[in-house]
Order: sequence, then structure tokens, then C-alpha cells
Amino acid sequence: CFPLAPLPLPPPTKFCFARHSSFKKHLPRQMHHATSLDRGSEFLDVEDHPTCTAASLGRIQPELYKQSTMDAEESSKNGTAKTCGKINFSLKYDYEGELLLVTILKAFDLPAKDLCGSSDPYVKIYLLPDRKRKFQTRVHRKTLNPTFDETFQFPVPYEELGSRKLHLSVFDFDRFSRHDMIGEVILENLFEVSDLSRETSIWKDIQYATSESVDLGEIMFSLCYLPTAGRLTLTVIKCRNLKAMDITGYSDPYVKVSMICDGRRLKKKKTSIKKNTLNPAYNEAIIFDIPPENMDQVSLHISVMDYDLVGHNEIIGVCRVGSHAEGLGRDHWNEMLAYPRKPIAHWHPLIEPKKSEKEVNVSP
Ligand SMILES: [Ca+2]
Ligand SMILES: [Ca+2]
Repeated sequence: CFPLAPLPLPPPTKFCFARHSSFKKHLPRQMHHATSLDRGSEFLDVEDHPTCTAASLGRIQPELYKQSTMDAEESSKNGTAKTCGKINFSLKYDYEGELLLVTILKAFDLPAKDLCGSSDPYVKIYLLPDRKRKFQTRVHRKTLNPTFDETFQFPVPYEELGSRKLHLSVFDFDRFSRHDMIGEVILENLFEVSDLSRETSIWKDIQYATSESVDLGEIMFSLCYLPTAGRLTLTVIKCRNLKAMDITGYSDPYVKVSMICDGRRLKKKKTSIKKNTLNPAYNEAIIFDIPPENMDQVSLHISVMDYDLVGHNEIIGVCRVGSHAEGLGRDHWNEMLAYPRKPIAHWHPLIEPKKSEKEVNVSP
């Protein structure tokens, strides 16, 4: 069975199928953005902004954009459950051992990721915010309705359960290429169904996702464009759940924004450094002068970096916005153009940089 899309062929990934052992090998990551828009409080609701009239928009036709946005949202709302399937797992708390027992029972109606019309599913399990301890089930070959029946133990005091979240990501194993992510489930409240004194079975719709956004963390920034002044303001607001890069268990994050025009980096600007944190707040504006006629050729590459006093600074994760970006990166850009003079904020999942972007960064 081969994956649907032609992908580069890295050497075969060696797999450890052992139960209860953490997954050693770091999986190659999909270089796609999640396409769903964050509908949090920062989302600019089209209906709430009557100032966005056709006259103020120039060549952008807001009606068209609104329609396509709504179509996309509609189809993702209606289509998610159908296309990504459901997963059944159970939770139970072992008071004596101070363990949360997570049993992955089965999945149902998974999407086919391989040409043969099937998938080879397995599930990775985290108890967030800890991402160091992770488990994974065995791979089940050529099935869209796998039965896993595997139990994993997370040592955790009962008092801490209220602040933990269960994260399940479902993957399709591929022998000779990177594994496709099928989707994920994040159970925000472990006590959603019961107090966990008895084994509780839970069914959840698997949400569409193409990368494990929680692995590297997320960044929130707003974009605002003033067409008459030709001025683009990117305000770095904050980051959350960044990957820890230092032995302290924290990072020293700062954000670097590069303006790319036709493949060439024209400008590079940075925020301040926030020491020893995985959830930094910045509220710092970065301004680029870009005339309206050049907006089509421009994209912004946003890198969240870890500052190190000794040695090179490392990239924690990146994201891109621009008319040629993918998914949310393109949607956010188009939304900025459709509503000039309005700062529009979104959370973006960080993804791993491409090899060419792993440049050496000596000073912040
Ligand atoms: Ca496969
Ligand atoms: Ca550091």
C-alpha cells in the first residue's frame, strides 16, 4: 500500500511496537498548516464590521471572500466528523498507583490515506502539557476500523488531573515515506464524563489536522494593512505551549519576522527576548513598508527562536503568511487585505522549519 500523494522517500523508519515504551524516533512532520480558522474571541466576525464596504476594498471583493470563507467553515464543520472518523477510548484513575489509565479501544470510519483505499492507523497519546512522555499503539495494517485495546499508564497525582488534557493523534503508517496525520482529539476536561473512579468509555470525533500543532506550540499575531500608506503592521501578541529547548525545561523565546519577496529575504526584524518561559507575551509591533502593488509577491516568515547565552540560538518553530502560503497562513493574509486598517489576530500552529531555514543564528 502506498500513500496517495507522491512524497520524498526517506530511509524506512524503524519502529518500536513495544507497549508502554515511549516512542523514541521523532517522526517526520507534515509541512502543511492546519486549515481551520481559530474561532476564538480574536476572530474578526464578518457581520460585526459594517465599515468594510466595497468602496474601501479596492480590487478585493468582500462578498466573494465572505462566501468562500463561509463555505470553507461550513464544509469543515459538516465534513470533519465524516471524513476523519471517530475514536473510542476509556479513562480510569488508579488511586493506589496514582496513575491515569488510558485505554485506546478502537477507531471507526477513518479516512483512507493510501492508494489502496485504506490506511494503517496508529495512535499517539500525550497527557498535556507534558509532551516528553508519550505512548503509541501498535500499527494496524489496512483497516479503517481498527481495534486497538491497549492501555497506557500516566503517573499523575489526582489533584493535577484538573489541569491536564488528553491529546490523541491518529496517524497512517507508511513504510517508505513520512506518516500521514489523520487527525487528533484533545480532551480538555478529563472529568467531562465522570470522576474517573470507574472505567469510563468516551467516543470523540477525530478533528482534521495535518500536523501536531501542540508539539512545538502556537503563536498569536495580528496583521493590519494600510493600503494608502503601504504599511503592514504585524503585532506579535503571545505564544503558548512552546517546546522547551533548554535543560531548565523552559525556553528563552523571541520572534523573528522576515519579509520575503520573490524568494529573497528583504528585511528581518525581531521582538525582545522573554527569559525562561513557554508562554511569553510580547505585544510588540513590527512594521514593514510594502506598496499595494507588491503585496502579491510578499510573504512573511515568522520564526519563534530560543535565545542561548552560549552557543547558537535555535528555531523552535515557524509559520508563514502571504498570498502564496498554505491554509491558515493564506486565509489570515487574505482576511487582512479584505479588511484594511483593522488588526486581525489569529493563533497559528508552529511547524518545523524546512532544512534551508535552519540557518545559524548567533545573536538575537
Ligand atoms: Ca499507509
Ligand atoms: Ca535558551
